[in-house]
Amino acid sequence: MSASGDARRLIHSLAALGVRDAVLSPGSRSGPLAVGLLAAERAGVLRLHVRVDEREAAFLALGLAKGSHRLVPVVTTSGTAVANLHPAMLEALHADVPVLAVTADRPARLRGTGANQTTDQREIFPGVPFTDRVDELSGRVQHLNLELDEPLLEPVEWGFEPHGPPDRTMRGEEHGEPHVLDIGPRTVVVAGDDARQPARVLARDARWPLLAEPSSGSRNGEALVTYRQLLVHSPLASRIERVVSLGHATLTRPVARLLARTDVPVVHVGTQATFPVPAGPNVTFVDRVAAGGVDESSWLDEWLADDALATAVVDDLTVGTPYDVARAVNAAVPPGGLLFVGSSSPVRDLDLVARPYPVGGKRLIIANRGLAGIDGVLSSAIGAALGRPSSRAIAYVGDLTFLHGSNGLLIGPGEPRPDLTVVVASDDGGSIFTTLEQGAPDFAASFERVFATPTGADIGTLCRGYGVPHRLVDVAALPAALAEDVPGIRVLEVPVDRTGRRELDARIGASIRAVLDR
Ligand SMILES: Cc1ncc(C[n+]2csc(CCOP(=O)(O)OP(=O)(O)O)c2C)c(N)n1
Repeated sequence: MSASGDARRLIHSLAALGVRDAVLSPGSRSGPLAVGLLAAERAGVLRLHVRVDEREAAFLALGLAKGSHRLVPVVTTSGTAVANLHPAMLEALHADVPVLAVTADRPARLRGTGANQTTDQREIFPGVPFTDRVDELSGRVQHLNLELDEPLLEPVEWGFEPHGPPDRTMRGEEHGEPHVLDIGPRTVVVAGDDARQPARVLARDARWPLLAEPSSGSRNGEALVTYRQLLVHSPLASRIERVVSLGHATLTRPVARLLARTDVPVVHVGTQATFPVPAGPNVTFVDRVAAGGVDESSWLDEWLADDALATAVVDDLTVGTPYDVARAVNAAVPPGGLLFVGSSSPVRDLDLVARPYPVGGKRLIIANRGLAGIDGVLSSAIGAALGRPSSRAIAYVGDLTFLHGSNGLLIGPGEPRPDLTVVVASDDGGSIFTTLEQGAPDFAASFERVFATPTGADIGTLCRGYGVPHRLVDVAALPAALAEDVPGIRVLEVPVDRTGRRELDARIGASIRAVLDR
């Protein structure tokens, strides 16, 4: 088949798989795909997003897929362009997000020769299912390498019609009988990344404490605010007799330690791929869970009481600190709103202070927790905001995360742009490390150069270069700034101080322990 025929067949297959957005980076070998995608957009089949930088293009596709729950292809030319997709493909693999890398290749006969822009692109993303056949598309994360021979461009009758009938979204129906959990053992429910509502529903039905990460999709209703502090400092933690986990929990060490316990049964909805520690014989993997009754004891009430005490301590000690940024962001997400949270301190700060939202508000709080990279976060957030109609969309990132992915702001004038406010907690470096081993006084001499890595970069000037509005905002003015309705992408840079965070966290822990001492 001709290259244009291959392109035509591929785009028809994509439409049949429910694709509504496609991302493209420019190139010659991928020319027939580019022309075909533009024709598909003009015919109303899909929306096309063009990005020069393939790494950002792939993260844009990832965000679009996370926001829309649909398969999103990202299309590149051959050579190094392909390798630039790797970070986002790994994130898609580990978070099970349906991104399809479509890489144009030279014909096989040129492989192993010195032909221009030619390398072995097959299975270049280990672990990501690979195919070179359009009829083997799965609708899930996958790499399709297409050998395209000359002539690359010919006049084509594309035959596209708006929105072909079959439609597939990210997750199918849940099948099979649930694993019914008896009421009896004192149980806690852990909701890791993308656990979604089943975690909250289980906790609600059984009246069990819900320990929900911000990006779990379950941090609403009666979810605990300070669960990670309670796991360390509340006497309740030692009385846990069973753990049920849903989603992919990676955010905090107390939860990792809880899931690593071998002295209590652990039930995980999923597989080892979403369970953060090697599973021992006490871990059962299941497809679904349901509560076998209601825990009528005071177990949940005791956790809620401790959470209220600990939350008051946190509120008291964190006013006037970087946690104010997280609080303002948390409060600024309206019903129907979207929040994309960056790795590092933003998601952990949010985790410590974020109040659960009322149930039914249809907020989407997401993050790249598959591999928790600081790369591609702006593009992912832009993609999510484009992929999901939202009453307001916010991204919340650290300054290094912003700078790492700033090319996500490299968007051509005619391209779709979301309304998105990017909040940068700007402390010139990685504050997260102050709270980890390397932040201890013993390592102070090496800390700034090899861990914190301040750059001194001027985020405002960078934004101007990209043509993106930027404003320096004091944290006290952040709530009002976030409430503004501004079209397009804008950046609110909030200067914060990263010194003293280690001591602050220690003070919070000690104060909570003192309050809960009984
Ligand atoms: C691609 C990638 N490189 C390196 C890391 C390791 N890392 C984790 S957090 C972090 C610093 C992030 O700094 P910033 O975005 O400013 O956030 P802050 O820690 O100040 O909250 C780094 C380098 C990573 N997670 N991903």
